[in-house]
Amino acid sequence: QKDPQFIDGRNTIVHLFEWKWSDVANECENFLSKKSYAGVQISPPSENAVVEGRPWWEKYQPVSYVLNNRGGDEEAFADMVRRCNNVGVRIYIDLVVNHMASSTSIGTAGNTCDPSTKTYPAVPYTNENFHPTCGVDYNDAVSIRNCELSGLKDLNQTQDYVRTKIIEYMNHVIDLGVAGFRVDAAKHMWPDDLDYIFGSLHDLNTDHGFPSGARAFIFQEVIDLTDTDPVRNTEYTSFGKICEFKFGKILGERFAGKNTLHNLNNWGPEWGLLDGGDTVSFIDNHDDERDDNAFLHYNDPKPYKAAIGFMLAHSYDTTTRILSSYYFDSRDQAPPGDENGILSPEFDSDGNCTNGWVCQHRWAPVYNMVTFRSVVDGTDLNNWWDNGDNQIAFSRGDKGFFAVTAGGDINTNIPTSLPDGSYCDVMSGSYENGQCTGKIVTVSGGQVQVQLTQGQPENALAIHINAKL
Ligand code: LAG
Ligand code: CA
Repeated sequence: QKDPQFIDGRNTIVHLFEWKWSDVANECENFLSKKSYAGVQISPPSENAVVEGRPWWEKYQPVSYVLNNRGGDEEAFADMVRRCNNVGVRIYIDLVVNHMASSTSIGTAGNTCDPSTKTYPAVPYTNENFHPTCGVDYNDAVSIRNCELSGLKDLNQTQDYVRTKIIEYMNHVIDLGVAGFRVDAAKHMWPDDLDYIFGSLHDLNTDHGFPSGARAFIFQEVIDLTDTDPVRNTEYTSFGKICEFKFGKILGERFAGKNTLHNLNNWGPEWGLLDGGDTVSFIDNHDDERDDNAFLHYNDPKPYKAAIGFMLAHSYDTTTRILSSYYFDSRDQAPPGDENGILSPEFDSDGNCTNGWVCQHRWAPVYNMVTFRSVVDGTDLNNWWDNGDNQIAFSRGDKGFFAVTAGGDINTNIPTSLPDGSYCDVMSGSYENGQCTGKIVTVSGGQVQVQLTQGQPENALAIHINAKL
């Protein structure tokens, strides 16, 4: 269950955080399928507690597994999955099954629950299906699994009944055509329970274009940054991938200029990362952009774009994920919209989002580097170059070249295996109608003429064989 089930020639999952299902469907058709994107991670789709002020995190408080919340109802969900699969874009849901709501309210589908007695009649779950209340002690693996994350009512997935309810929910969305699951709070559930649940799922739906026997893709939230954590991410890799938090944490610090880049020449497992094939990698996610400044975010765009560029250019064999945010001033701020619902993104003449949506996935350097990753797929990383400090460059076989500075100008010739000629830099612009909208870069005598100066809008430069003049 480590195969993301991408169609050929595509890569990268974009997390359309808090987007409505109807907007996701439009984005699959109008943009993602035209830009090499392989899939979308959507916000949790199951009924959640209505929380005053409608913070984004109400979706992490399930009331039932009815598909109806501020993202849309079951009909909109099914329509999204069908339309995205039709254009070769896979849908992964955010699966919240570690716990149930602790906020007392009516759910988004109109069902009631009583967290104080742990009763959720629309599933139904009763008090017996939960672990006894206790607070998580992060030094203790048993407590991490069996106590209450943020005071949320902790389901006991060791029970057959609870397993059956979770499997029914997952099979329901598999039958509707989803390709897999981002597993929320996987660290807080027992690996054996998850192994059993994921092993019991239906194969993916062949009516949606999946090959017969295809299994749901599983990628799990297991934050393991310290090497002394009582829960290790390797406990979860026999039945799915894990989200490799070290990836964005280490790169965030370095691309922000707090540390050198030159020793990234052996980026990968030697840095403590798991094997690429066991990981989903990202520069930031929806929690880190709010809670952890060690990661780069949309509000520091230059190094952020350079780090995303590095992730997409590099040969570490991982599944890459891009976060697509909305602007916020405070952590709990609701997505754009009001009590009538979430506001749809609209687009300006350059294709950038308006209405409060950041839409990193529509930034030209980001989507151009997603294409870069498909173009160089299968090539090795070679011709590593660095200045001994915070400037680096490398080629991907005879198909691509990437250079970046996290401090100071680069103005030099760097060897490459790309054929001589003129190329469009796809960080500063695009290759459109046979022309470059950004910088033109020359390769001559096996050397790239690299000019990256601090006054320019990008800290990185990238060229590839499909954007050659
Ligand atoms: C996750 N990954 O494992 C999500 O990525 C993360 O966003 C979720 O927390 C968390 N697990 C639980 O699913 C989010 C917010 C929390 C929020 C929680 C439940 O980051 O802030 O907690 O969802 O809605 C909120 C309040 C807490 C309160 C809790 C229970 O912020 O103060 O204790 O609700 O009422
Ligand atoms: Ca738990």
